Order: sequence, then structure tokens, then C-alpha cells
Amino acid sequence: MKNVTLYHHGPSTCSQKVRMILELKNISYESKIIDLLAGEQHEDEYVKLNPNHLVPTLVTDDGVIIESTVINEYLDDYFPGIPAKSSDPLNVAKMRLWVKYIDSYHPQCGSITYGIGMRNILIQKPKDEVDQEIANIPDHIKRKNRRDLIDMGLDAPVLIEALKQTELLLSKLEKELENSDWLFNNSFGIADAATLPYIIRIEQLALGELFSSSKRPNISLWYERIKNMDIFNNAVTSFIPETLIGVLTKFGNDQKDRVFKIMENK
Ligand SMILES: N[C@@H](CCC(=O)N[C@@H](CS)C(=O)NCC(=O)O)C(=O)O
Repeated sequence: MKNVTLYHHGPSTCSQKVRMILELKNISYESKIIDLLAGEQHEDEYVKLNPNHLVPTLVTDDGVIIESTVINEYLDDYFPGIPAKSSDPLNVAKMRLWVKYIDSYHPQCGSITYGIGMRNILIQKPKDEVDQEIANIPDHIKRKNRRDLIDMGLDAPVLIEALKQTELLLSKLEKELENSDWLFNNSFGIADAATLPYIIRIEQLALGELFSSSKRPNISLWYERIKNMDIFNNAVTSFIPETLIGVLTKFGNDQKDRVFKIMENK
């Protein structure tokens, strides 16, 4: 068995999706936490592994792998255990198309997380510290968006667009789950793992009503099925810092009427 080390952060969406596949396939790994709130993703040693200053990063005897979707495919290809994708090539193609879409949604999740939740923590910090945090972000579009989200919160155009895209994601997911318990596979797999963290984040931001059993029953049942899997605790719950999430949920609750109004006027 290969030695596996995962550099990750507890509540990070992309880290959760990799941990779900590690647990599904029962792969033991060394856990190295990169504290994103402390800026450890920008430290020289880590940037040598992940030049994008992002988590997760997987290191095995074979080498270093970045990008959560690529990591999950690698894990499924090279490790025995429960397969995380269908044996039908057409379903695999559909799974890859879905995951590509989910990856394109990922920045929108960053916008709702920062615009609704994290912003309210950051505006209490000294301005110099926040400016430095923003300056450390290598991607210039992300830097500009982060600044707008912190300065404008719910009035930031990038957040309004992210809420619209979130509504679209939920509608697409509800439809995909109409005739199947799992996404493009007959059991939990790569597409489910890729999607789950965004549902968790929407719930953490106090917006879980968007997939209540009456509003979007297919998502609601799918999410329940996942929460009932034994691996959910090891991959997700045990890594969620209750205090931070409690704060995100509080800010989400405070603003949810306005958020729902923005979503309705899409
Ligand atoms: N496409 C990348 C995205 C990774 C990503 O955005 N990671 C976030 C956490 S979910 C991160 O490290 N953020 C740190 C930062 O923005 O400074 C992947 O799938 O691995």
C-alpha cells in the first residue's frame, strides 16, 4: 500500500470531497492540516507543493497531486476498495461532465461564504491584516472579488451572481436526482463527493430551506442518505469546527431574508 499524506483544512469544501473518497475506499492517510485562516497556504514550504496556494494537496510515493477532482480520480484508479465511479463508460462521461460543472461552480461558493459569513469576521480584524490576506491571493480576479465581498457584502455584484448560480445548481441537482439515488453511479461516488460540500456549506450559511423536503425533496433525501453513511462522520463532521460554523450560521441567519429576496429576484 502506498503512503498517503493529505494536506487539507477541516471545513474546506475541496478537502471534504477528497476525505469522502479516502474514507469510502478505506485508504489510511497522514493528515496535515493547513490552517487557511492563519494563512498557512501561503507559506513557502506549502507553496512548493501547491503553487496555487490552495488545499487540498495529496502526496503519495508516486508524487504530488493537486486539484481535488484530479486527486479523487487518482485515488479511485490506484486504490482497491469500493469503486467510486460506474463501470459504464457513458456514466463515467456524464460523471466527468457533472464534476466539471461543479468545479466551475466552486468560486461561487467562495463568494457566498465570504459575502454572507466570513466578511463579518474579517471586518472586525485590523485593516492592515485583511489587506495583507487579500494581497497574498495569487489570482487577481479572486483578489478583486474578495475585496468587493468584504467591502460590500450582500450588495456586491459578485455575490448576487453567486446566489443566482447557487439557485441554478440546486435546480440542476434536484433534477439529476429525480430517477437515481446517486449521481451517475449505483452507489455513492466521485460526483456525489464533489457535490456534497456545497450542500453542506449552503446549510452552514443557514440557507438549508433551499433544499427542504418540501422544496427540493430529491436533494433532501440524497443528503439524508449521505449523512447516514458511516464515513460521513470521519470525513466531514469530525473536521468541522463548531465555533466557526456557529458564527457562519449566525451571520447567515441574520441576513437570510435579504438573501432569499435576492434569490427570488434573480
Ligand atoms: N480547484 C481547486 C480549488 C481549491 C480551493 O479553492 N481551495 C480552497 C479551500 S476549498 C482554498 O484553499 N482556499 C484558500 C484561499 O483562498 O486562500 C481544487 O479543486 O482543489
